[in-house]
Amino acid sequence: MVNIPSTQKAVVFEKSGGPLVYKDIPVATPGPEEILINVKYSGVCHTDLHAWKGDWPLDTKLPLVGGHEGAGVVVAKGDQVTNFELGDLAGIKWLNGSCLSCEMCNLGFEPNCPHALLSGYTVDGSFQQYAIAKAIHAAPIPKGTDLAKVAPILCAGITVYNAIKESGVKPGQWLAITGAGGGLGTLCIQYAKIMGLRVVSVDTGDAKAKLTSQLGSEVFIDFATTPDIVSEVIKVTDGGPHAVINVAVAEKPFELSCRYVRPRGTVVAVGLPANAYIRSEIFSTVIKSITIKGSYVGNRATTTEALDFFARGLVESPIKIVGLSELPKVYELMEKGEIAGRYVLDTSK
Ligand code: 8ID
Ligand code: ZN
Repeated sequence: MVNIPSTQKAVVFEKSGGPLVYKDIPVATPGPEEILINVKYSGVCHTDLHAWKGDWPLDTKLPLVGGHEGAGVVVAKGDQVTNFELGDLAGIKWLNGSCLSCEMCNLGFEPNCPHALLSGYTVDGSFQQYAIAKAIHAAPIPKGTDLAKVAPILCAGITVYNAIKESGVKPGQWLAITGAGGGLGTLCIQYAKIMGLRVVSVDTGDAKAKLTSQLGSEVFIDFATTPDIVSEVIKVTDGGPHAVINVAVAEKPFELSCRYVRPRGTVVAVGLPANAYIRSEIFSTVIKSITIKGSYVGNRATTTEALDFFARGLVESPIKIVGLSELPKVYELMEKGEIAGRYVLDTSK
């Protein structure tokens, strides 16, 4: 038997943009189809910052415990749960649950389920020591996995891996990544390399230039100092990248990517800047016959695949670890665009 305490540490906010309070809250009891995960580490995704600020056109639960990259150990389970045993490693991911009976779920498009439950958004997430997940959607993490390093895979890794597949880009072709130096971007570079792609990174600053190149990106274009980003991307890719994954949290790079993408190429929207639009001039959209599409996390199959690449040692997780109580500082750095890679919170501190 595992000893489960009645209270635990968590970071909670009562209203959008309000104080982020590190405090004791009750430990929840899992329902029949749920597991209780003792979260050891949680990645901090930019989505958590959007959730706290409340800048998206979708309300959060309030008060809210954020977080959706939680890696830990199963310590309790409901009586209907057959896919996890106590002691197994499991992950809290963005898609906490879906109905599994609607058209989208039946087709494997679980994130598009109209009844989806979102960790750290519509249900409490992983910025606490004990979090609840629907067992069928919780990520199975192979035994022996480093829980701090695997945490970012649970949202960032799954999302970028899925987005690359959605782009239809083929081995040997060029992929441009905007926001390449951040949490999603740094993993995107690596999944792209594994899939045989050539990568050009768009972001800013020396730290991100260095990190993206260490991870296998061939060219770095600094958006803050490059006078003509469109011409530069077209030049270094000899005609434009075959696909672009936009994970930047700004509107402008989406528009630029529609201009520099190669004819017949695909622009994928992944980053979610608030109140933003993708502008693409119609004449060249048609003449170049480009595709513009969105990509939203991944389903259970892509989750397993993305985790498998990590478990085989093919993806390096570029993390810095700080205590759970330091979440407000992480948000400050993230807001300023000063994080190269990903911050992961240790829930014991
Ligand atoms: O399923 C999805 N679609 C999904 C899943 C997970 C996250 C979407 N997201 C969204 C988040 O909500 C957020 O809007 O992806 C976005 C990126 O998340 P992140 O990687 O966790 O954020 P980050 O670590 O802060 O990195 C963002 C990078 O963008 C760069 C920044 O310098 C930073 O490195 N950037 C910015 I801000 N403006 C840029 C610009 N104009 C830019 N890079 C290039 N050009
Ligand atoms: Zn996320």
